[in-house]
Amino acid sequence: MSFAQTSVAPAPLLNTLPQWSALQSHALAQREAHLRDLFAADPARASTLSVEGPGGMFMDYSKQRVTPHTMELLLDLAHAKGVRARIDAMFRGDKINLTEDRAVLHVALRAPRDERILVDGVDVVVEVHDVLDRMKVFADSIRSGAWKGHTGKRIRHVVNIGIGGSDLGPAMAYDALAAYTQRDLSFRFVSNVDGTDFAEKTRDCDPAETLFIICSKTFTTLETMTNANTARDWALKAFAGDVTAVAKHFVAVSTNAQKVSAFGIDTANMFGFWDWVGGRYSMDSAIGLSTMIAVGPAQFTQLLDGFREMDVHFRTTPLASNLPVLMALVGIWNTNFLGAQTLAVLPYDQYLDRFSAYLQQLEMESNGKHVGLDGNRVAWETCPAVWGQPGTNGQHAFYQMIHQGTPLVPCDFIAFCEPLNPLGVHQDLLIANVFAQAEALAFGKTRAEVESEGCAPWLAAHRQFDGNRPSTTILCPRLTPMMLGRLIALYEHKVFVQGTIWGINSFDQWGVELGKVLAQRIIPELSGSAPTPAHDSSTQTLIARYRAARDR
Ligand code: G6Q
Repeated sequence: MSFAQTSVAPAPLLNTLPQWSALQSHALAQREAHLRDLFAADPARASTLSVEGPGGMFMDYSKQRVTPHTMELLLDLAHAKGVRARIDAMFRGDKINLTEDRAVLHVALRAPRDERILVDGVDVVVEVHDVLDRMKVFADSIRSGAWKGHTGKRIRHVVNIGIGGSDLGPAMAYDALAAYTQRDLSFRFVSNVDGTDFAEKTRDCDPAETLFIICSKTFTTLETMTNANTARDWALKAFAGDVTAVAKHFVAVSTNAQKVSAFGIDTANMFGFWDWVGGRYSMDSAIGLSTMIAVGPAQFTQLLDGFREMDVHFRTTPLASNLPVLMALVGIWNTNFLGAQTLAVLPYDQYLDRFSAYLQQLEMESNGKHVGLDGNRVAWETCPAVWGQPGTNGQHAFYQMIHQGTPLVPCDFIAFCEPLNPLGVHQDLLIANVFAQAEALAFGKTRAEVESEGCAPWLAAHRQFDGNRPSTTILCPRLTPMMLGRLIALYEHKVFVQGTIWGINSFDQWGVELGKVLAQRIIPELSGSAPTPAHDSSTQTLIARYRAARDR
């Protein structure tokens, strides 16, 4: 089917909608409003602009530069853009990924066994649960030691080889759920084509005790196949080249059975997924096999339940109290009406060390687009750059810019009331810091306040804080597998709503596909002795220098 056949009928452009103009006028009128004044004017602000979602997840967006009227106008825009109908289309399995002619059904990965979701007449929920059941048997056999390696030893090290969507989710989840893992198993994640990644991650592993999970939807990705081949060589060297060892030390997660088999992995040890799961939405598919081995099938099911709870909330809750929708709308306000170009995600939990990196892909690969569904360039900003680090570390580094720099940096603070490692005063100090940061960003410190503390007038400008810097605080009871599921689904659906409003396809990734072919032309040129074929003078010079160094 051609793109022309699948592209949508022209819809009115986002920036010609009356709801868009209303927001522009409102933004102009609100330009001078300071959070100090907004809080002073509305004593109920914290309760009006906050919402509690599934599992006690509390989202306070009262420190965003919005008023209840702003939210009404944003909700009008969401309705005008058909957010509700599009949510239904996604859950129904419509092929809303137009450029790839695919359904977008990561929500089916956590659907209960008795739900029916049809894609091309096939009930995908049955397939999902078949794979989950096989994963459970396999995960249990590794955890119990029933699965033996080639020499009869039990598995102690699990190495996930994958990249992008086949790496970031499992790697993030392993860190996030470390407290729930079986500690006599170690887990490592190899993604980079830089040989250092493989060498460092496996240097203390005994091949006889190591299981490789080769995760690749396509099973053709350069980095993953290079690392997989290196892993096979590494293992076979230890087993005197006996290829029967591969079956005991390699399993695959892929949609491509033919390639898996050609690699030498028994397809009985392959766990499938489907083209209606985008890589960055796949951590709760078989791509999460390492997660399931780490935390066990029961806790993996809780993770899925958490996703599911947020799915149900997203699908059934009115837009005005729907967490992902509100979060998305606040983001639209910051990006399109306040001119913010970035979003800092700042979890105050060491276990969420890789959460921002995970979201970077989820958000920027999904909504980093400048062409609308109608095939035309959009005339409005889309995805902001997403970045961040866990608190409190960032406070001693880049927070300076968030407090006093020139760009506006909206922040998402994420914190948990109950610590997983209750040690002395740590938790109160952690939480005091996250609350204090959000407060300082919102209210700042006036010149008068600075001077009243005895600061010399010439220094006062340096020590004053403008404030009015927006943030949302997401406060949850405790980081559990279920809460992690809710949290990820929150961001997945937020991305979906923003993509819907911006009128882009959040589910393709042509920029990533480009990366997969770009290097192919240069690879043979690096080792050839003939003059390098013509490139621009810069690339030509770099190739020549590298070749000279390589041949020395
Ligand atoms: C995710 C992207 C991308 C993909 C990797 C790995 O949405 O498509 O990050 O996951 O390029 O692809 P394979 O799983 O096919 O190896």
